Amino acid sequence: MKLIFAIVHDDDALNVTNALNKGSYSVTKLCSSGGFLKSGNTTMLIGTEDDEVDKVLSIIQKNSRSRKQHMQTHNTGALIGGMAGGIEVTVGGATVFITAVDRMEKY
Ligand code: 2BA
Repeated sequence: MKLIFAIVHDDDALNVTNALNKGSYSVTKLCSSGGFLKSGNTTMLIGTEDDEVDKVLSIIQKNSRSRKQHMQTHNTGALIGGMAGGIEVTVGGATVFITAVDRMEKY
């Protein structure tokens, strides 16, 4: 069994959870925020059998997309990263970690 941690852009979170539920996958959503942009994202925990992992990843991939996001800096007078007062970063639709699970119990 595997536990998938998927950090999903907030704008894609609803589509990803709906698609996972449609595929009968259980999802736990945690409100989270990125350490760099300090803006909200959604961390999803999905416990699933090994042979289902690729299907889950495919659903996440199909329902999330990367986008450019502007990060305001306080150093408004200087040119940082080529833009005055801020930088533009590409934020992924989803960052996914897959870990092995020794055992799972439900009571
Ligand atoms: P944030 O930490 O807010 O990062 C947002 C985006 O800013 C990142 O997009 C990346 O393009 C850029 N970025 C992050 N740290 C940077 C740095 N030190 N210098 C320059 N640019 C930086 P993604 O890589 O797609 O990450 C989206 C979100 O996924 C992250 O939000 C974070 O919450 C999570 N994440 C990504 N990689 C992670 C990792 N290795 N471990 C834990 N969480 C991760």
